[in-house]
Amino acid sequence: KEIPVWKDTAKKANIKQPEEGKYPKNKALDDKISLFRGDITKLEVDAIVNAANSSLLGGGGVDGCIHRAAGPLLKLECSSLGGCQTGLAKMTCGYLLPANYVIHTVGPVVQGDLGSAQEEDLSNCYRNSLLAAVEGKIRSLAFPCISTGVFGYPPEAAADMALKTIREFLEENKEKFDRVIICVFLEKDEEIYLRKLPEYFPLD
Ligand code: AR6
Repeated sequence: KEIPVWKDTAKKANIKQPEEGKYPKNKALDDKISLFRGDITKLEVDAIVNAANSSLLGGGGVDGCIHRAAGPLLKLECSSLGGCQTGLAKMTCGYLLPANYVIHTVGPVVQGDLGSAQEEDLSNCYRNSLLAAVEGKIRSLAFPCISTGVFGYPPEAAADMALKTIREFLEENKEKFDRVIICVFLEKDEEIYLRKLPEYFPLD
């Protein structure tokens, strides 16, 4: 099923443009970004992003869901990759998923105060996943809320970093993507993104 673009979701949810956005209106980006709440493993896109750990051998959360839905060949391919450092991204096939590919990235762990190294790592997760997608000629890509579950990154700050990095990347590479989908799972994250999206992707 078609996932609506952000501006249509905003209209339906009666979201008003705040006085001061962080970025100017860019009409060319209006049909490039979507907010979707639900299970990322159900999305029929070129690639979904996995919030993995550095072993790339699976785990709980969205990683566990993706491995269960993709089947055992995903773990087999992942086990040949030699792990992945925080902030980097590696691509595999999607196997039994409706998505053709999975881009595995490893977010930072946050315990106590959020530091600038962790902010940079999270931004790198989004940026390097987008770069891997461009390299793989991926035209539709869905992101989960990286690091905000088991890894403990504060969800408001994570949303700001995700949106800033996606906006800045799309501005430079808009012709390379048909759609970037932010896939939230929790109601709290949906509320955060509905509130913050207009700051980065202004409405009319
Ligand atoms: N679809 C979309 N989002 C989901 C799904 C799903 N099916 N399931 C959970 N989420 P987390 P992290 C959301 O903990 O914080 C694993 O064990 C979830 O609600 O999955 O980066 C890995 O192996 C949250 O908003 O990832 C690592 O060891 C978001 O996905 C570690 O957890 C991320 O939560 C990574 O921790």
